[in-house]
Amino acid sequence: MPINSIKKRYVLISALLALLLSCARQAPEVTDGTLSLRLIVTDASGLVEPDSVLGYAPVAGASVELVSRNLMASDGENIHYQAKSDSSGLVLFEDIIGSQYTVNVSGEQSVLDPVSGSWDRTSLRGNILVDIYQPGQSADTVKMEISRTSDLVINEIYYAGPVNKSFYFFDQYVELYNAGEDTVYLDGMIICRGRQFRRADIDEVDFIQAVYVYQFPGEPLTGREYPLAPKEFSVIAQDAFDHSKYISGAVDLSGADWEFFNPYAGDWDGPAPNVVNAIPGNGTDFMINVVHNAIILADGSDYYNGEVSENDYQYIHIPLSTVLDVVEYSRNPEKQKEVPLSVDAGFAGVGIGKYTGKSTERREPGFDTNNSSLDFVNLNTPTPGWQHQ
Ligand SMILES: [Ca+2]
Ligand SMILES: [Ca+2]
Ligand SMILES: [Ca+2]
Repeated sequence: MPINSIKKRYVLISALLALLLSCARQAPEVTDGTLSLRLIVTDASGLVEPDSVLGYAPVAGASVELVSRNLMASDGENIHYQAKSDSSGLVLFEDIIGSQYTVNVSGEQSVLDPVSGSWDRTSLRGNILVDIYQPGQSADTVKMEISRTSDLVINEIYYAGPVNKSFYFFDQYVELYNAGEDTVYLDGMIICRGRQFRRADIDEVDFIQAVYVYQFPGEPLTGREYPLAPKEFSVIAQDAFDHSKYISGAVDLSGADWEFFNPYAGDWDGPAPNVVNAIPGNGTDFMINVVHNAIILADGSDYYNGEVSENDYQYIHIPLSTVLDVVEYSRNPEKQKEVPLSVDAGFAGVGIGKYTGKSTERREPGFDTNNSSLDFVNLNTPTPGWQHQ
């Protein structure tokens, strides 16, 4: 992605985030606590020179926010606090409430373009989890890397299934949105269901584990056959038909742009073009968990066999360098993360029960800070192909 496109997105996100945070500050009576946290923000990308006196590479002027994993303010938002790092990369949060927090840090650094010789700005991002329960001052360090924010995002996931007593959830869908200024091409991209498992080394490895890989037709990275114009949505249905004909209240997906299709599963194949299962050992349609799971969107240029389960199930590794967007959803906000914090530091869909007909969608089209707790809101009615008001 061109640097100035990264910058545009960063400015948009900053503006939206500022708006969001200014709203949340209207409930100070709920957010006053007695604990404190001292953070050091350092660079791990190599863009910032280490300081010989400090002994690390400080990132100055970074926006740092703490987002509680489980505490809500009276306005329904997760309790959060915001500050900026000083010239030594230091941030001190005081008077905060005891909780487990995700720390989301974003900032910019100047980069010299070796071709044009001009200076440009690039986005850095870092995320950690901290437990703040002990009296006195907690301390931690956040290492920042170059941000992988993509113009193409997972905008909505409808997974809970309609209100029904027959365990019907075949109207699930994933909605993509092109938040950028340029057309993107879906050719060869993959949509994956994350493995429901937390690796001990989840934040150190360079891949995400998946159980399904479904792929758009065309050549990854270079194909130009399946465009998605700026500000357009694309809906990928588990099966693209009108599910309300079978279950009252289920979603009409007869207008979906695509459908997941598994030739090894005796899957229904309607007129919508197919996003096809790429793993011969997988005999199921793109069915995702009705309360908690992760959905991974990647460019499709690389994926490979990972470990094999006790039942001989072949898990797949998706390299982080190919990942465009990840959204993890969970009814329970205190659940352990199954994807690295660097790709999604929170959870969408908190509070959504199975078979409730509810959906979870970004609060604004494409709004993405890599923390789904902040980025997503719950909807009573799914919105396939459009944004809730
Ligand atoms: Ca299907
Ligand atoms: Ca089809
Ligand atoms: Ca939608």
